[in-house]
Amino acid sequence: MGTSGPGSNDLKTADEPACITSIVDTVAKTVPKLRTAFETHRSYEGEANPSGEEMLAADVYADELLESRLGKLACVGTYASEERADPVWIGSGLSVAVDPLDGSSNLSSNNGVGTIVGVYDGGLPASGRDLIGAMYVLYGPTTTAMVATRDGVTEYLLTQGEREVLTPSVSLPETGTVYGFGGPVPEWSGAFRRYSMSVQRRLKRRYGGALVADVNQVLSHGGVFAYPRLETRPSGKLRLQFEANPIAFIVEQAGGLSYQGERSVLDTEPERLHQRTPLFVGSPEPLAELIETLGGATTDPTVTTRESPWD
Ligand code: FDP
Repeated sequence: MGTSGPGSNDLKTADEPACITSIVDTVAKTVPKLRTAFETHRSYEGEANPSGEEMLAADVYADELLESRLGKLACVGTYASEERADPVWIGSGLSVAVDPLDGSSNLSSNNGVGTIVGVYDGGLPASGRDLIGAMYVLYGPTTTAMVATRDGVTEYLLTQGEREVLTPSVSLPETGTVYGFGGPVPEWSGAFRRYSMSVQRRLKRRYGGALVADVNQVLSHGGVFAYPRLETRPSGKLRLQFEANPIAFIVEQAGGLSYQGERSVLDTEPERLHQRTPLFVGSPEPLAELIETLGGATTDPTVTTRESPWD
């Protein structure tokens, strides 16, 4: 780093932990307003986000609120989100990549939704190896935050803008008890279907359709979450910068593994801000089996590489 302009970071390494703390506190203080918006901003905006998905008023509200609050922090230099085409360059400092309202289609059925924040020491799009911290908020019956730094993972209970430690050192068990796999089964590759059959014999299915809520099940009980590439989505569904990298960072810091079909998600070459990726995360044992089963899956003949309507 050290160049001026977008992507520069003149923060001293020693200041980075303080920056992560202020980002976490800012998000925690914003949570009460975000929760209220789930009740007041339920209509569709009539516009699509850069990934072609229809935005709810709550998506837009959450994005604008987080941009205005995180953008005021002196250590934040760039704000990017799933809801806007380009990053907002504020000055020198760290880059935050935000999914303001993850799983927003769950609002209509009153199921879990979340907020994801990745803190990158580098211009966007950045490698997952440039993450120095990541967090998500889960809006469930209670509101919790999972915060990862290079020192480990802590779970907090958020109440009225304040946070209290729930689990000081989150650690994934070797095997665990739950699995959650996204996408239509007929569109999975043959290798992933075989893996799924094997997992179903040992683990309980838990899939709710919001990444944060589904990954939180895995972090709570151990197991595996997957959103594989599909016939009609050969690049997968989830966004690398805003979803997959921060989640992979949290899971790996908790002692788990991540994979995208060839390597750790964090080693994916970043090409575009809104690029998608297959995502597999979880406990070491089910992930090791997955990596073995999917080895060479990129040439699996059951997966076509026809143009996706979503990319
Ligand atoms: P959503 O479309 O509701 O915003 O990437 C977004 C996401 O939800 C993830 O949170 C979730 O894991 C996934 O998509 C759900 O996809 P399916 O509807 O295909 O299950």
